[in-house]
Amino acid sequence: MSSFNYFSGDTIAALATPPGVSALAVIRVSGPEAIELVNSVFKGKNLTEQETHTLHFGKIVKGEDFIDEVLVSVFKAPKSFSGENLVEISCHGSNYIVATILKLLVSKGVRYANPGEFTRRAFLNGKFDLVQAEAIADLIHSDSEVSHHMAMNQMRGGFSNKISLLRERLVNFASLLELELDFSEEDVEFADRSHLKSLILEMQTEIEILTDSFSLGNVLKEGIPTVIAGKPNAGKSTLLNALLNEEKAMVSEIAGTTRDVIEDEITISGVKFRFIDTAGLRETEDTLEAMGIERTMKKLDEASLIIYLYDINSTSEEELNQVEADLKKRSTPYILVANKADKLPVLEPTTHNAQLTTIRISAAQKTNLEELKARLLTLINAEGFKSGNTVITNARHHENLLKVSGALKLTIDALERNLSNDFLALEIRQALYYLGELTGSITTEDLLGNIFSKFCIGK
Ligand SMILES: Nc1nc2c(ncn2[C@@H]2O[C@H](COP(=O)(O)OP(=O)(O)OP(=O)(O)O)[C@@H](O)[C@H]2O)c(=O)[nH]1
Ligand SMILES: [Mg+2]
Repeated sequence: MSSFNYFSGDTIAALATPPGVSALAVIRVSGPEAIELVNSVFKGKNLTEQETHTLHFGKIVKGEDFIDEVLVSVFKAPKSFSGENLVEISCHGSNYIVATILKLLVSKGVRYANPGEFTRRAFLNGKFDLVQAEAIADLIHSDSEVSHHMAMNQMRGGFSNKISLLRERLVNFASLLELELDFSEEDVEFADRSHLKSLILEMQTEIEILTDSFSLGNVLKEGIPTVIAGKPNAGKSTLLNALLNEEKAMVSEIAGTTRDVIEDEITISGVKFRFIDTAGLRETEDTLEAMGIERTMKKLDEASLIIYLYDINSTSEEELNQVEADLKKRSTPYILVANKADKLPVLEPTTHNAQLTTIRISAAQKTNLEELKARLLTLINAEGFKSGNTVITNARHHENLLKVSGALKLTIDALERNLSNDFLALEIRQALYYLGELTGSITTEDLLGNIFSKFCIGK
């Protein structure tokens, strides 16, 4: 992947739709010669004479051989996704047809695209910043309302705008400081130190909100790990199956049925949850069961949400208090769920129960499960994430923000210790550098290679 050269003016092509048999497939061609090269294998109108943003029906031909009937869309630089001349060929979705058209184009001088190369070109042509380019990858992979919403927000520039505003304010100060350095003989102060300090403290707070959002952002993207724990036979596997609406885990009246961790995802009101059924917690002599219990403990440590399930018919108040005391020691939100309420004389609806963290259900009869789901959503504050809060979901962004924050902290130190302007300017420049790296106003070949190589080919 070392031969990237964006300014050599080569024209690239790749399949933009998934490989395999389908009704249609789209081949993307981008670069200065895109229109001429496609035209050289196209029978129909002369594509080089067409307006931008137009669609043309015709045939792809290889000499005398007719390969496929296609629709070709023509976009002229700079008004295209990549910012270059760009042609999209919609052909029939056959691996053979796609491979033949691509080979034909290559024989005319097109090069196969590298992963993410179309998006990389778009970035280099100023179509969007780095954060927005990364959001395109997230958007393609989003599979729930919340992950879609987060990716869309980033693609539209929500996060980028925040970062640019922070950067701009710091740049103003940086330039005043640099000016002071120029006049260092004369002992003047253009940049008001107390203003600078309050600005940096403000920035620190904003950055902290963003970095704090990362763990939850990531969890929302991947599915909220929700562990179902409790004693053997409480009905944990029955609950998992009921939530998933499928017989995923084995259920039996034998205590200690589940030994390994079983998990699957469902989306509740647009939020993806990953439910994790675990081995029941008890003292045991059985080696395998003990291993299962160890895994349960590990899963509990990694959980973002804990459902503690117990049999309402055989659990004492005292035992429950102990469980709750233990759960409170963790910082993870939890809900105590009383199961097998169908065995009680009357199963009261719990909708009006004032306490959010206790609920009665019957996993076997699927009673009160909707209310349980509603409470899970409340416990993780799902609404907050649908309403436009900027949430960090990308490890690179998180890491960079921590670096910015580190540099800002050193700036504050320098201010408090009355260090010389040189020091102050140095730390501020460092913070600006990291902010610039975030949105891509400062880039290195390594950084770009790292980001775009993770994209798929055709993107
Ligand atoms: N009456 C009633 N029985 C239930 C309910 N939920 C589960 N059971 C029964 O309780 C027994 C144990 O259920 P499981 O789902 O296997 O329990 P578990 O918590 O996964 O047990 P382990 O895997 O051994 O830790 C089975 O016989 C279930 O049919 C319920 O809501 N009501
Ligand atoms: Mg089980």
